Order: sequence, then C-alpha cells, then structure tokens
Amino acid sequence: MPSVRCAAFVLFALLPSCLEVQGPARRDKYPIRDVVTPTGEALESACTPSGPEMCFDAIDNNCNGILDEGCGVHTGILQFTIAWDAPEADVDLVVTDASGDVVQPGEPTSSGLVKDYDCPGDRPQCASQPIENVYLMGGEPERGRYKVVVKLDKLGGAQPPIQVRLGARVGQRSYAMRLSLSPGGDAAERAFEFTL
Ligand SMILES: [Ca+2]
Ligand SMILES: [Ca+2]
Repeated sequence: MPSVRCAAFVLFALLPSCLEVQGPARRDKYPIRDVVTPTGEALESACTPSGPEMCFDAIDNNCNGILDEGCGVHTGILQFTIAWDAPEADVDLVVTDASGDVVQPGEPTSSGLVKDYDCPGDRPQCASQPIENVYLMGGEPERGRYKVVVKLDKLGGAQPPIQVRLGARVGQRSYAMRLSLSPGGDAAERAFEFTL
C-alpha cells in the first residue's frame, strides 16, 4: 500500500499549511495601518465578548465585527458609530474618506459612504440613546487615508464632560475608543486616522 501511505502523508503534510493560509488571509483582508490618535487615546482592537448584541451603544458586544447589528443600524465593510448618554448634547461624527470628501446624512460620497443616523434628530432613539452612524453602502472600500473626528457641537444643558463611545468596523474587525468631551478648544474634539 505505498501509494495510499504516500497520499496520506501528503494530505497531512499539506493540511496545516492550508489552514494557516486561509486563516490570516480572511482576517487580514482589510488591514489598517499608520493609525494615529492625535490626543493620545488608545484605539482598542482586542474585542472581549460581553453577551448578545445590544442596540445603540456603538459597541460590538458579541465581537462578530459588526456594530449594533439587528437594531436597524446599517453596516458595511466600513462602519463608524458613536453613542453618548446625554440626549441634550449634540455630538457630531465627521468622517472624511480617502478622497477627502466629508460623509453627509442621506447623500453618499463617491466612495459610497453615507450617514444614516444623525442625532439630535427625529429618530426616536435620539431622545434616549443618541447615536450617529456612517457605513459603506456596498462594493469595495476606497483605499487611502481616512479621518474620523468626534466633536462636541453643543452641550444643550448637559453636564460635561460628555462620555462618547466610538466604534469602527473595518472588514470583519471592530475597533473601539472611549472619549470624554468638554466644551471649548482641544477638549471638544477627538480624532483618529488610519490608512486602508
Ligand atoms: Ca456585533
Ligand atoms: Ca452594540
């Protein structure tokens, strides 16, 4: 039975390398690099599951790489979401794509990014758990430099600092940052940049 033994040896010899190739290739299809957080906050890339997905918290609770899925929030290969607990406050999520276009509500950029949640606004959850959400509508994401800015526009009577959770999805990976914003100057704005 030499041919059978040989075939078995070849199979087992090849199996680990095949698995190694498939694993990282799928995880790293959209790696990000040159991540910069100008004010020193950490961009967390290690996700710790905390249970079923919770809505409108900008956290990937179940660590499947998608933020607030099943909540009516759109997602795509790229997704950026902020959530904050003070409905009186107006916090803005300003995403600039690789072409330099700022993503607007209801009006996709040429790269296909659009904002579907923009609180304060008419949506019911703006009154209780405000969020803003930007997502890629379809297709491949544009390669290049992206900038994500979170800024406190108006306090609206809320007590500063405003605690904001920022979540980002790139491919099947999620990233997280916790921000503390206060009115005036540098304290009102936080950002991170990355190259895709
Ligand atoms: Ca999730
Ligand atoms: Ca969530």
